Amino acid sequence: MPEFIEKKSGIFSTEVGRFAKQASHPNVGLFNHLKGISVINGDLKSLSPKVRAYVEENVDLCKPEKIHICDGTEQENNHLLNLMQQHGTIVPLPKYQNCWLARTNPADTARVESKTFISTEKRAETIPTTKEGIKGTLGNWISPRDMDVAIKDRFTGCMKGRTMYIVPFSMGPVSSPLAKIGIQLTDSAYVVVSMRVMTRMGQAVLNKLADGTDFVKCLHSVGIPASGFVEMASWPCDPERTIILHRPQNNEIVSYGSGYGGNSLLGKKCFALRIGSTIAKREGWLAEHMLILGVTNPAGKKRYIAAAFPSACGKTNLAMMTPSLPDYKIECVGDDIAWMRFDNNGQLRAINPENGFFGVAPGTSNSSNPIAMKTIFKNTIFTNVASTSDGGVFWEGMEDEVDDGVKITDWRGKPWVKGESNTPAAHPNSRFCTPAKQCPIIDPQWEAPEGVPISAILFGGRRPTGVPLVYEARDWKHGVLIGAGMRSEATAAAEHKGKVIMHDPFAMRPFFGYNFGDYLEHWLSMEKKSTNLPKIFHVNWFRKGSDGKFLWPGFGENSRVLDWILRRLDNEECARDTAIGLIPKAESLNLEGLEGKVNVEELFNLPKTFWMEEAYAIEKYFNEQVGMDLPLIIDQELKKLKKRVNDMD
Ligand code: O2Y
Ligand code: MN
Repeated sequence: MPEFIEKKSGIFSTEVGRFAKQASHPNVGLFNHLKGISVINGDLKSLSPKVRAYVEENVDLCKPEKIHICDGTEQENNHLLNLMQQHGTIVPLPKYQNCWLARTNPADTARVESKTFISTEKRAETIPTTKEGIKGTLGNWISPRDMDVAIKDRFTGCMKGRTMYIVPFSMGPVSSPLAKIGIQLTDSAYVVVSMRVMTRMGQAVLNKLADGTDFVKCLHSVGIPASGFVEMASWPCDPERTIILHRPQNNEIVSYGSGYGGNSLLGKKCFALRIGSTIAKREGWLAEHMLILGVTNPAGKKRYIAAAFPSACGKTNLAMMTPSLPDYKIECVGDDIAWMRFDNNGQLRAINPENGFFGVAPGTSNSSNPIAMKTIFKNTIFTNVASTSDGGVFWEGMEDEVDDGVKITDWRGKPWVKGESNTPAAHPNSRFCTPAKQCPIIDPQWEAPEGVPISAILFGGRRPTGVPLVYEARDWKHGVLIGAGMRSEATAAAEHKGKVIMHDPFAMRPFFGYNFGDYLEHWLSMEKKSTNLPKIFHVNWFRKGSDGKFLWPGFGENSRVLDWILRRLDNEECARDTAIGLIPKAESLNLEGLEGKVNVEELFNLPKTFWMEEAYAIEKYFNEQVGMDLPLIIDQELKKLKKRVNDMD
């Protein structure tokens, strides 16, 4: 940051040891590579030797002018918010308490899959060997040498004249044996304040590192914009040279050129899923793209469920569902990621490694997700939503929340008029970044160090035809096939547009840290870990009838599906066997009190031709994308499914 900004935010400059001036700071000149660098917060001497070495190495590479060791305090947070406000990166939203709006460079609005790589010695460790002539879609590989070159090209001197923030963070409650630690080095204050929301960040983590505990290395720079004037840009980034790299062998992540979301908040997709899945493979657990919810039935029996859905299936809405069935209670543990491990008693336990929600704003409303609406209007950083003349925010879906005389400014800063403007007010991938603890239905056990016991795993998708509302896997192996065969109507992510049914195994397609074939072997190997495995289900709220309308009425009603699932967990005989798995017996789905009639027959109809085609599409996908890396057991499971479908009347 330029000097004038540092001076303006003078509340810190008077404090001893905080944001100290270069000449007087005791750390200056302490380490060879850190000579002449001003440590404006924290004490380098207090860092563990491993952390210090990591910092030293990257200071040498990036050449920042200043170092700020983040302590996670509110004071520090306010200071950074202040700096960013002066810089034009964020604006306050006075309608709410401590809420801020960031507008990004329009070229930096989503994670970029095509620029995301995993680096291993051998390509086959990262991605399956695809059929000749077929482009792989299960990740991108880069050689270690090319990764090194990419880093050197981009990072050399990239922080000149600026501050490197050292962000110690924990994925999972700091005291949890299931948690893991990371250190993110970044030149973005936006990333620091967002990481403080999304992870446990600050001094407690540094304390834990003091005994030499290992950490995931996360290096991030927004890069030097084409203009070269980093300090002039309110959202510096380098979209043309953006790259996101992972080196599982070293527990290392390197991200350059983007300040946005999954590209820059490295604890989330890069650590918790990509590197996380490789650590999980080594250590015998699961790092998954799953929400976690607690559901209590009217008898007071509580169960926890983990669920994987591709984008645009309402994952956050399900995680915070208001059940329509009387006397049911849903509580939220997490909306995006689950780390799960079998305990010594064979019980699968999950933690949400995150500390906040980075949810899609458009579509979030008092009708779709009233709980989210109660969560997000304090202590929240909004990115790329529209703003209102009364100091608030607006996005598609909030039409009923805005008073008539209020003027709207779109996410690019242009006037926007309801019913007149023909571009969206908020970017479709605009987000709220909000503390999970503010959620009114946050589960009392959401930070339990041992995790919550998982009784069921749900896979789902947006399937307009053929796929019933719910079905249960016959056993674990069949469940793994269901996860592997997941398909959904295309997401609104940066690089995929239009409505096509896309394969998204385990909702992990962009997030596998290693070869998907090996990932399937790993899932299969879990079967041996317990005699009390969770049951696996597939759900689809999006089936349409012959009239083109949704057959199932809506999110709150999904409690009826959960009710059936809970009864299956109690081994109630409310299921009947079919070719694809177990579906509710006639009348066994509780439809009491449901307004309007549901066409249950159409909702659970299993057209033979559809399922033949579905099995064929999965087979083709496995042949083309996974090839020889497909575990034999999955191949056999698919053959069994095909035979059962073929034998259907
Ligand atoms: O576009 C981004 O950078 C955000 S990606 C994201 C954020 C929160 C939860 N899930 C996702 C995802 O892509 O699955
Ligand atoms: Mn996600």
